Amino acid sequence: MRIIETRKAPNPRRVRIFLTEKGIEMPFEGIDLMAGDLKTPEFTAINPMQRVPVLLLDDGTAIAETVAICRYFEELHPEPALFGRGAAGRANVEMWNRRVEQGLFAAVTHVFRHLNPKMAHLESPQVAAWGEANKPKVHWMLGLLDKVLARHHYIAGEEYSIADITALVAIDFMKPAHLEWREGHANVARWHDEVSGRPSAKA
Ligand SMILES: N[C@@H](CCC(=O)N[C@@H](CS)C(=O)NCC(=O)O)C(=O)O
Repeated sequence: MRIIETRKAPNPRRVRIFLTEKGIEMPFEGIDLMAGDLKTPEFTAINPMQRVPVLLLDDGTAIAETVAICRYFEELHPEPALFGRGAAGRANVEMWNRRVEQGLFAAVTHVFRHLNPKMAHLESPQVAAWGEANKPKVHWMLGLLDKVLARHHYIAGEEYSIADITALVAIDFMKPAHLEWREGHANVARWHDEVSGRPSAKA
């Protein structure tokens, strides 16, 4: 069993943080997405979406999509629970993880990929106006998270979850996207300082 990843890319980091929180050690195989390694016939046979991360099981099964990989490990190692507890708790974590993934992570990704000339060969067509259009979406979502974190310790309530991992990686991805976030978001800053201090954040 191994995970194919690109070290600097944000989605593989979500999986590494998740595994570190669970105390699971896994071998990683690095491939270079900037050099076109994901477009080869060999990698495309593993993941037709040409994206990392991918978990390769010993029987050859390939599991792509960050949340699918995390769910696989949650099933095998339920503690600490990172997808919530009980029907309502799991639904709540799912709700917040999807909100953060679609509302923040995706918007930051669009800013980065559509405005950075180095990403032109991966993001085609690169539409600068779409990158710009996503900047207010990022700030709207940060405003919402700031209100949530005024009332709760973590994004999905009082327990650390995959929603915190997705939000941490999305917010850290704002740096290479040249987006500022701290000003006016004191509760997000309190939360970010805390989750960044967990050993898993270095994964
Ligand atoms: N929905 C996928 C997205 C994975 C993804 O976009 N990965 C990026 C790295 S963070 C990638 O492989 N990019 C390669 C490319 O754009 O060609 C997931 O959740 O894992």
